[in-house]
Amino acid sequence: MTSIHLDTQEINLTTLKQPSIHILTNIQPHGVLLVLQEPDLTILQASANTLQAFGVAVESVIGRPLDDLLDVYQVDRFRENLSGQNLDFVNPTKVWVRRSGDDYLVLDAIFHRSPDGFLILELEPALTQESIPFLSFYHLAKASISQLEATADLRDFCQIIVHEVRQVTGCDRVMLYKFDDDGHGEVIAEEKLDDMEPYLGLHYPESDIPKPARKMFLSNWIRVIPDAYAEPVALYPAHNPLTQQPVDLTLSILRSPFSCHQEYLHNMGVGASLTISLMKDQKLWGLIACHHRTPKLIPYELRKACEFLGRVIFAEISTREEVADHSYRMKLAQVVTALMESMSQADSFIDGLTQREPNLLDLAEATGAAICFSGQWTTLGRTPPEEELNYLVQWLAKTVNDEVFATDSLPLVYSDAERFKDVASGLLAIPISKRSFVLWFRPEVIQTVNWGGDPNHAYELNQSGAEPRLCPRKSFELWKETVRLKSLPWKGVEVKAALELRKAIVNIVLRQAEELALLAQDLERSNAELKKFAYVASHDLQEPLNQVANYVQLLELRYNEALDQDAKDFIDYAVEGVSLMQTLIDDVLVYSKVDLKGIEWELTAVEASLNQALANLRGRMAETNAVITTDPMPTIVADGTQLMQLFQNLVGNAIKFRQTDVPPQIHIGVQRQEEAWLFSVKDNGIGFDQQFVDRIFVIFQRLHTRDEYPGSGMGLAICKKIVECHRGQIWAESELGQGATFYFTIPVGGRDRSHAGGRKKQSHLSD
Ligand code: BLA
Repeated sequence: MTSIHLDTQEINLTTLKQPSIHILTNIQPHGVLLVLQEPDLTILQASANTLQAFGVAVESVIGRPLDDLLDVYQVDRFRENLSGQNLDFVNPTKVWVRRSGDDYLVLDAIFHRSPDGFLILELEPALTQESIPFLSFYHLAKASISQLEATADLRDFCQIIVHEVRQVTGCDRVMLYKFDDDGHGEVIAEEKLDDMEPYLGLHYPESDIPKPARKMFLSNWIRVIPDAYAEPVALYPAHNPLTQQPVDLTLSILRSPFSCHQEYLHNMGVGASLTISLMKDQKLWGLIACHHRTPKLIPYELRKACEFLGRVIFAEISTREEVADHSYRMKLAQVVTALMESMSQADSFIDGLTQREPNLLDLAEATGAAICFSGQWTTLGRTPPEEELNYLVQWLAKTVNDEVFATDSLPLVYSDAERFKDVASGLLAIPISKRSFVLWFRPEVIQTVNWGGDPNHAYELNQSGAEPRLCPRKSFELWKETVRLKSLPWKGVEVKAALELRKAIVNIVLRQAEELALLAQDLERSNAELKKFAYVASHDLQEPLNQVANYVQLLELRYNEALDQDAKDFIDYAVEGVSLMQTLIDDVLVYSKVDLKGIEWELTAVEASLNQALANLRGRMAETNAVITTDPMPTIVADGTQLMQLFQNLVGNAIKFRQTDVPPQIHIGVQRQEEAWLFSVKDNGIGFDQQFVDRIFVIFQRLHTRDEYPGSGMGLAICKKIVECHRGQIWAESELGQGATFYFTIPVGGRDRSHAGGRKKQSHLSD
């Protein structure tokens, strides 16, 4: 039950905060409003004060032509001019109304067509009998425009506006009120009587000027309340007899202010107000707000003069703002172009964004930036720790659907961010893919905001009457708020620049992915070709090779007597060549068989594989008196046969490249690292010059001639392929004459782990 009650209250509050002020049926009593039907100008509705103004009761004018109320000659003139669409040429027209004898009332007649299609005539007391000549506007504007040329600062411009408007209107207080993106506003310029309390620099909550009021300013640029205490007059009849609806008073001058606003003015001590809208890009940028402590009627022409002034000066402000915006936009565009160039030149787009000048930070005046790509972080400047970043991107991945996300108060939407508010209260983020992001950070900037009254109690709900209603706060006294957990806001141009960069990154990443796919295809193709070749070699070449060997040996047997020593040597060379060819073919076959798909992952006792390898090398070990020692070996996830092959090649090499007359001493070691097993095969052999280290693992590359050390030159290439297929790494360290140590890693998690325990970790070992 309670929840239903709460619900209704919430709905009420929302509607209460958004009153439909355009269809209020009261008007301010200083003027007369008539709703007319064209073309004969029949009076459909009239404000109930016709008796005071014209001496005629309102009931008796309804259904009558306008000619019955005003001078026929004038009404005829209206009829002629109203046929044109633009009513600005008619407004205002002075009309004289005779009350009694020679007592004439001079009124300004102002026409408009309501959004629901009726002609509305509003009659206001004219202060002058003559229209103010256009030239006076011109002089007004000219004086202030020449001042403008010597002024650079936005605040100074605004100061000129309020000064000029106060000169023209004589109001006690004139302010320039600028809206923020969130709907609240700030007084950025003010001129007032000395004894009035200053409002300059004060902020006012969004609810003070609700959306419907702001919306009306888009079409009706001026709002005038000459007497905030005046009792409103009703329209008669309240509803338009043709539509049975209240007539739309959006464009009306006389419409009565909404009661809540009237109370607001009372609480502020305002007797009369004039408000002029300032528009930029079809959006309400701000207002010129004039207050007078006592009632004050500012006639139509003066209001228009103020509007004109405001507009001319404001146009200049807009232009200057745009120029400033434009030069920053150009600067950011240059940064984006430079980053794109760096990305295309660097090895990876990440290097391009972080390693050169300008870098990511320059794109958004950020104090920190981070790139998350393929689960790896690259950071610049001050950023939250990596663990926090991981959680943050998880949250972003769930929350952000757009191509860009920007907030100047991250802790408000993501409370964990409070922990790192000092570096990242502001976040600008662009997703590159589901889990890859580029992020920019700005730190918390603690600010004091001065409010005109406590914004947390901007109004209260009054339910004492028949209808619940909102009452504005009574006190507008300075209320200081300390704003925390907020950064400086991201500018629109910065957000746009980030979007531009996003496009460029996505293109590059896509292109790189395509290239990788092509490379993988090429690799697959060449692997397949190698396999085919190895197969053909082992079967088809073997035959003729055997044939050569057999026939040469037969030659030696049969013609032994006839052959001299030279011929016998030649036959020996031929037989050697054939046997080398056979080794080559075998090794190519082994090499081609090692590939990722062929790995059989299983729990393997390394000791068993190693012992098998040593058993295969038994003969050579005995020949050379080799001494082999090993650490206790673990059980790991790997392909046991390939591991055996790996040890056999490495230990075989260690024996092969021994020092003359020194028995080989070989130690096979193992160490557990965080994510991998690090194996080593250390010998006391001839070693090699470290500068050739990269060559030794390349297929068919040799450091020695075949005469010195026979072999195919494929042993280490096979080792490398085996290790890499296990997603590990292999490398060697040596010095000429000082023995060599070969290292390789096998990731602990087997196939699920990527390259682990790389070269960096190797230094721990050699330390
Ligand atoms: C209208 N409120 C306004 C206007 C201003 C302000 C400038 C437009 C002027 C006008 O319509 O005459 C507020 N005036 C200010 C502020 C300053 C100032 C901020 O001088 C700062 C110095 N107002 C409330 C609440 C409501 C509300 C709680 O405080 C409830 C809904 C309503 N304000 C409200 C309405 C209007 C308004 C409805 C339009 C009035 C109308 O045109 O009828």
